[in-house]
Amino acid sequence: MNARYESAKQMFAAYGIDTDAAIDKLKTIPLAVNCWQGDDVTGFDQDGPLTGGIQATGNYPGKARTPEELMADMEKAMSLCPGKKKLNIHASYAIFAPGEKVDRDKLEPKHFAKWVEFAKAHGMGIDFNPTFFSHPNIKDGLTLTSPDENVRRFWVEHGKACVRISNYFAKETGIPCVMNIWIGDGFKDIPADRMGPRLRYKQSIEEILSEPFDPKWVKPCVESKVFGIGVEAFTAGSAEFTLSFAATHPGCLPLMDNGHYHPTEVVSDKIPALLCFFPEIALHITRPVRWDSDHVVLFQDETLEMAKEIVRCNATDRVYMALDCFDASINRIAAWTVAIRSWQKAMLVAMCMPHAYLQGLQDAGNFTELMMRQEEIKNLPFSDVWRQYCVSCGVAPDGSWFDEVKAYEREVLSRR
Ligand code: RNT
Ligand code: ZN
Repeated sequence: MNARYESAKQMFAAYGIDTDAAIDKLKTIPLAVNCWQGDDVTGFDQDGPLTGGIQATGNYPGKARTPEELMADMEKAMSLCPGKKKLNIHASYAIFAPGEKVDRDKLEPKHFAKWVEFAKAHGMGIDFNPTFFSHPNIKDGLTLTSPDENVRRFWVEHGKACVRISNYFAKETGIPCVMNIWIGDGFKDIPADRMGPRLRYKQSIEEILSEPFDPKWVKPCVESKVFGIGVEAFTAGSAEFTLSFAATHPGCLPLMDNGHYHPTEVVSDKIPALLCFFPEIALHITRPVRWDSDHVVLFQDETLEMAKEIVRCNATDRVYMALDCFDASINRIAAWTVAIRSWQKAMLVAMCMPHAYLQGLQDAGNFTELMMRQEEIKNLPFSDVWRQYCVSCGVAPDGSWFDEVKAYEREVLSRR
């Protein structure tokens, strides 16, 4: 028996919080881990630059170059983190047999069989993303919004292939597959037509989603964005566009990436707003620093506030949570580990807060007491519950996990 945890448990119990139950519950809530943190969003189907207005900066040694390396690295990072994981992959991570190669419009489930094997070995579901970037068939920066019908068709066919692959993932793993559509289409400078590209985008997504799927098993999403590098003036998939699309297309979810808004906007406030209308929503959890910089998620105010909203809206089964940070300037295994652990920590803290009690103070108009209680609650011994959670998941409760990362760097990464 752990004396610190036992004493912490009593302190939480005084607020009516059952920390054992919180720990048990958190173990069932999946977090999708993005494979693209491991190789700076390179993928296996091309060796050109990363395009689409996103960038991974840095050149830390030891990046994964093959499916085997990427899987081994992910395995390492996940083994250092508590909680239930899901795999999140992009279509550009297709694994071809030697000598085989098909373009993105011709992708088939078999090109992802190795990922299914990997997911099954770890009891994970799989989330999926068509890859509308880093490809020669992007014309003038446009894919699904292209006025060139041949280009647009190619990308629609890619999207449809991805619906079929998502079906396959859900069927194979027995876990629903969240399929996220994000395009970087936009313009660097003031456009002459804003509606045309958006109407083409609307039509393209509708065509993609005309591919048959069961909405219980495949969850298509549309992800918005405010701007990208090189497309500063106009983004076709803006917040209003994607939200309106999801709202008017049953079975399609809005996906909010907290790096994709104006810097004073917060996704924590948007979560309850959307949950009033959508049965389910999806998130890309990242850390914007002045722009969509995809920094490693840390345990900080807005991270916690997002977790709190998911928990106090009683929506842990209505919000699909995925990481979307990628940092090429530091050890990539550590980057993953910090991100996963930070989100897990935020969720655990959120689950150990007396939400009903605080809500009662708000509804009674006791704002003075609400403020002071919210401040006092910050002193509850969350770290003891975190330790207990980690130990019960069989992972290090403290920074000792970094020794394993250093050993892995020495023995594996530095030899690449
Ligand atoms: C880009 C979007 C998108 C990508 C991934 C790789 O700004 O956030 O989700 O990060 O699809
Ligand atoms: Zn994203």
